[in-house]
Amino acid sequence: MFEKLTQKISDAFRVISGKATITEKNIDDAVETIKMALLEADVNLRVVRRFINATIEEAKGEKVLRAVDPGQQFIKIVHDKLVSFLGDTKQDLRLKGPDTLSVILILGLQGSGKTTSSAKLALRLKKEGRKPLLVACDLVRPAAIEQLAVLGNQIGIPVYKEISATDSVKVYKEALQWSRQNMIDTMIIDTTGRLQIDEAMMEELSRLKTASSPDELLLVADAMTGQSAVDIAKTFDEKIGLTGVVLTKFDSDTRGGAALSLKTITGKPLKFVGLGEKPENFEPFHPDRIASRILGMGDVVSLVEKAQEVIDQKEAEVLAKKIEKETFTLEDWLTQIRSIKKMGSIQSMLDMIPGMAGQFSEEDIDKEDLKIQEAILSSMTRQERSNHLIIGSSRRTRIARGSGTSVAEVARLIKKFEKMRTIMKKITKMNKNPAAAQSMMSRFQKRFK
Ligand SMILES: Nc1nc2c(ncn2[C@@H]2O[C@H](COP(=O)(O)OP(=O)(O)O)[C@@H](O)[C@H]2O)c(=O)[nH]1
Ligand SMILES: [Mg+2]
Repeated sequence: MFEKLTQKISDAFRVISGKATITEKNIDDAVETIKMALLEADVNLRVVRRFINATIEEAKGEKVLRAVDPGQQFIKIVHDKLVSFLGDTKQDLRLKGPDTLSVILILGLQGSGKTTSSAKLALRLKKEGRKPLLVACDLVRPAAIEQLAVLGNQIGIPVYKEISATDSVKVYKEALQWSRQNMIDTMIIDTTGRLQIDEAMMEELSRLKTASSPDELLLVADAMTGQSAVDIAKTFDEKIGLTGVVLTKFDSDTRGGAALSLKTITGKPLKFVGLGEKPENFEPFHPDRIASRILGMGDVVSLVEKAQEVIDQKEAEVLAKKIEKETFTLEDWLTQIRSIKKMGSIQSMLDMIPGMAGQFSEEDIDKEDLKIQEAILSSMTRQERSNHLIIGSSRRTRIARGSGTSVAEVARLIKKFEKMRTIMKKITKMNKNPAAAQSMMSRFQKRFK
């Protein structure tokens, strides 16, 4: 994400960093580069002006010109300004305690990601120990109800639906009854969206709001639509009233304009971001972490948290030890490939490793290749995976046949494994962090092909 913006901003830093002293002219040049970067990122013009003025004011103060390391000082100012424009601190959902039913209304245009985000949010709340219910109130398209039902089933969350219902308020009221009988503590209501804002939609959503008095009214907006996502948020806020925004397709947003303009223009906090199509590709919006990512500084905190969510800490420690002692086997590799798949978008992991941000694209990690690797490894016996040295030519032929690959591919995988094992051992020694070891694994999938 934000590759282009990150690239441009690091150009600006290059102008200024490493200099023992910097002049006002240096600052002007760097600020000009940042301004162009923000405009190209589709950041709202008013926001760009405010950002630039605030940065110049602070940078031209005594602080930067006389700082021991003026370049660093300047980067810090830009970073802090970004954090403040992105909303300062993480904004949590404001829900009632578990003994009282809370209601979250999910609003947005068709295709913005409402249904997907409803499911993602439900999964997240479930992991936090709540008992959510998904309510299918998008009654315009029958397929929408089915889509929610399928997602709910996939993540183990109940879905309240009524085929051929026409009144969303009625569906809500029945879902409320059901919730009370079934100890539900949070209702997440997926609503009707249209291709554009129209009176009928606003009317329906208003009625639903009045009937349900929601604790949260979350607008789901597509980050890739840039400024228009911001305009939509503004309109929804004026007509219905919002408590926050979920920006989806953040994984595909190379520009970052919507994220940077939203808070300043609408005054509403960004609460979550969608980072892919899978239910787990969803994160709270952390302004400081996003600012670091935009500046290409990576984001170790999120990386570690994310990896911890998916892999058991103990498992990771065992892995790190195995790598260090070179007892890491193909059996372990297979486990890793499966957990990389579980982790969702590899790209979102890569962006969090310092120095890696923006350096790898999704294509760098070949998902097809992961599948092939998994197929080959699955065709081996456990004994072969535990000791790859026993895999001679007849075993290779059998494995190739079993996995639908070629003998050359099997040989290549084994070679890659040996190479990876050596390099990973070095890295783990340098960096005694089990979670980092896990993410390195995904990096090496492609590099040492
Ligand atoms: N890459 C990516 N795709 C997403 C994300 N959120 C939703 N989508 C996709 O966007 C499309 C529309 O989503 P959907 O939830 O059906 O939108 P709705 O019409 O607002 O309910 C689907 O293909 C989703 O898989 C996201 O965060 N990243
Ligand atoms: Mg939908």
